Amino acid sequence: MREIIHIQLGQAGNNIGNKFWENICDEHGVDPCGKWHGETDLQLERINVYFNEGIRNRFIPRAVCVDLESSAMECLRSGPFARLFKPESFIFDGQGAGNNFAKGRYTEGVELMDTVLEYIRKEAEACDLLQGFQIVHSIGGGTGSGMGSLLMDKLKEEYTDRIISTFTIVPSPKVSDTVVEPYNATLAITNLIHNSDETYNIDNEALHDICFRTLKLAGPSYGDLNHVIAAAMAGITTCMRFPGQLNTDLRKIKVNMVPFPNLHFFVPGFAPLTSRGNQPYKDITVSDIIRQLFDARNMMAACDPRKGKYLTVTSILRGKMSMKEVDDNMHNIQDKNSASFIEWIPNNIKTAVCDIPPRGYKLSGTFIANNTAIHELFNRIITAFSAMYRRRAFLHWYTGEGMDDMEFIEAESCVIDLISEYQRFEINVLDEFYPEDEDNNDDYINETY
Ligand SMILES: Nc1nc2c(ncn2[C@@H]2O[C@H](COP(=O)(O)OP(=O)(O)OP(=O)(O)O)[C@@H](O)[C@H]2O)c(=O)[nH]1
Ligand SMILES: [Mg+2]
Repeated sequence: MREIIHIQLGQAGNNIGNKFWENICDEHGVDPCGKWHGETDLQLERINVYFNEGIRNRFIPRAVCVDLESSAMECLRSGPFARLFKPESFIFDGQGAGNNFAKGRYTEGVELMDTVLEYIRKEAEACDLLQGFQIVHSIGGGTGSGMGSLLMDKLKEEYTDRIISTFTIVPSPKVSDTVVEPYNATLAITNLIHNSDETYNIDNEALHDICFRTLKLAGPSYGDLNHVIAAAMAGITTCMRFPGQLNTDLRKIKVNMVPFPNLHFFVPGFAPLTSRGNQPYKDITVSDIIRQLFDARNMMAACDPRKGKYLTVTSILRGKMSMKEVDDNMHNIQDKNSASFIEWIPNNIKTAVCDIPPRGYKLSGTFIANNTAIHELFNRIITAFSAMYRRRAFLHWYTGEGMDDMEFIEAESCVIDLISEYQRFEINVLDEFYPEDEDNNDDYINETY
């Protein structure tokens, strides 16, 4: 079995991680005590990817829950799913990283790191064939960004050839009022460029808009945002958890979705969108789902895919449906929007179908796009970063923990380079090198291809 170790870090990481486990337990028929009450063997076939099997047929998440303060962890430990996890898998200590990347990375986080790595080592040794790690964290606070970066450095060093996949919550002033978030986020993104193999950007800005505009929730809470995020996470991991053909492990996702090493920042999406406690619209069709998946309003990163180009796309459809209908609708979307797909990666849309819908839905769809428009999100962060950094505002909190200016300068230029790398692919490469007025343009293309 190809196992994944799940790591949730900091407040957002733990809140969202908990919702993820609630969802997938339900999908696999595992109750809050770890007992299986499922209906079909399909629920068990690949359950070991995420769960360890304990004594008396108990299923235990292969998870570690880490925080530099105890509050988010206390919620989990006193909640209905407390008995699902191994007590030793809760690792926490201290006062929090106080929204400071430097504390998470260089001071407070370092003290807890050995305990975390020791726990992960034990889990990894017990695996048959570990495929990699799935990290859930935010990059606006100090723990998820700073300790997350340190953890990824350590994992890359110790598990060189394993995949690191991250569900990364990107901060937005619409949801949080912490001023130093652009600093923490920029420093963390730089680390993600180097260490992560695949990052799902879950942007609080886009989620706020989804909750406010589409779901009509005035003043959405974290609970509302996390409900939508957990649905997408269950969708994204479907092919790894249930039998199927497409992108069934972390490495296959990387191979199919990442055409250039740095460009591994994905835009996730989900349809149909529903709020907590509400059932989806009953008569939704395959064509509705596919149309919604490609709609900018369903994307969980605040960027407009129509302004960018799709490098690669995976869509995962769930429920009973005809393959022909799926194929026809996919071709239709591609034909209508052919200019939005990069032309030098043929067949860059892949579709997987899983018979088992999530609970409460007849049909659902999840979208994973590698779209160049993601640079809009990085641009938003770096603009806020640069405005403060130019005046050295709040820098003393970071230098006081031992960081120096150089790390900020490097992080800024690293994110700017990433933005230009994405922008470069928005220009048609052939146009760039062989402009139309060049005489033997056609001959050259024919010769080369
Ligand atoms: N979507 C969502 N975002 C959250 C949640 N909790 C916090 N955030 C966002 O995450 C960022 C703050 O990060 P936290 O996760 O609270 O910070 P932390 O990693 O615990 O780090 P410190 O508390 O600074 O040690 C802000 O941008 C918040 O808006 C949550 O439950 N859901
Ligand atoms: Mg915290």
